Amino acid sequence: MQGVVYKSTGSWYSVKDDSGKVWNARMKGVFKLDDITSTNPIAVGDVVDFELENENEQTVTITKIHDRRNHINRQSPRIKSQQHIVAANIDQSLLIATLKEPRTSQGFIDRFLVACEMYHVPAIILFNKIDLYKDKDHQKFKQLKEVYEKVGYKVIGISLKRDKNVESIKDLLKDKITLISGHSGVGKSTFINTIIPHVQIKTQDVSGWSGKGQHTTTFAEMYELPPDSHRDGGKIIDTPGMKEFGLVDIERQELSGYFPEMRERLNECQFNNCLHIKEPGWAVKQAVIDGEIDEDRYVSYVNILESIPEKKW
Ligand SMILES: Nc1nc2c(ncn2[C@@H]2O[C@H](COP(=O)(O)OP(=O)(O)OP(=O)(O)O)[C@@H](O)[C@H]2O)c(=O)[nH]1
Ligand SMILES: [Mg+2]
Ligand SMILES: [Zn+2]
Repeated sequence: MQGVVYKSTGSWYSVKDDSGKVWNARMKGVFKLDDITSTNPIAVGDVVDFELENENEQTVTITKIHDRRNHINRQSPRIKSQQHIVAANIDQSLLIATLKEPRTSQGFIDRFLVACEMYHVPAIILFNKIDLYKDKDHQKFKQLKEVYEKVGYKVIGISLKRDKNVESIKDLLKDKITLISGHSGVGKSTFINTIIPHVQIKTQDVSGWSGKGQHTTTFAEMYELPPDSHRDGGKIIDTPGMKEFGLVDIERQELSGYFPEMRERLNECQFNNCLHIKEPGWAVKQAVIDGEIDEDRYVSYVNILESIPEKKW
C-alpha cells in the first residue's frame, strides 16, 4: 500500500492512503539505522509504501520512502551535527514573521530565505499582527516590504486577529502544498485555523505571545484545504516554532548564489570564487555601497558566511 505522511511524532507517523484512510505507521528498526545523519528519516509530505503490521490495532510498517521532489533541511536544534528534515515534497514555503510579540529579526528571515533558495522552494513572507503596529512599526514594515519585494519575494502584511488581508492569501495557497514556518508565537497555527474553518489546532492562550517562547505546536502536521467552487484544495503544513534556522550542507562559495540580488551580479565580480568581502573587482560590494543591495541583507550575508565552517579537504 502507498500513502502520504501527514504527521510525524518522532516514532509514529500518520499516513493517509489513497482512499483517505489514516494509518498509524512506524519504521522497521534496521531501516531506521540507515540514515543516521538525520534525526528524522521520514518527514511530513513524504510518500511511503507500507504493509499491515497489526490488523486489530490498525498499525502498519513503513517499508519504503519514495524519492523526494524536494525537501527543506535544517540543523537539528538539539544535536547540531545532525539534520532535521522540516518537510518533503512542498510547492512553496510561507514564512510568518512579526515585528512585535515576538520580533522576527532580519537575520532569521534571510537565513530562512537562503534555505528556500538552496532547495528551490519559492518563498512568501507574511508579516502578521499588524494590528499591534504603531507608526514606527508601519514604517519598518514598509521598508522591509520594499527590500524583499525588490529581491523578488512576495510580502504581505496581515492581521489574523482583525481578519485583514487574509482572503487574498487563500488564492496563493490554492492547489499547492505550502509549508508554514516562523518563530514560536507568530501565529502559524492561528493562520491554519483561520484558513480552514473546521480545524481547531491548539494555539497559545488568549493573552497572546507569552514572551517565554514555549512551543504550542510540537509536531509538524499537514492539513487539507477545503475545496470549493473556485479552489480545488491544496495542503498546508503547520510546524513547531523555530528559534534559529541553522543551515546545513552549505558551502561558503555558493552562499552568494542564494541571495538573488547578488546572484545576478556574480559574473561581474572579478574572480569567480569571490566571497564579496575584500576582493577587488567588487561588483557585489559596489552595489552595496551604491545602495542597490540593501545593507542589512549584506550584513546577513556576511554573518551567515562567517557561520559556515571553512571546508577541510
Ligand atoms: N494581536 C494579534 N495576535 C495574534 C494574531 N495572530 C495570532 N495572534 C495570537 O498569537 C498567539 C500565538 O499564536 P499561535 O498560532 O499559537 O502561534 P504559533 O506560531 O502556532 O506558535 P507555536 O505553535 O508555538 O510555534 C495566539 O495567542 C494568537 O491568538 C494577530 O494577527 N494579532
Ligand atoms: Mg503552533
Ligand atoms: Zn565579489
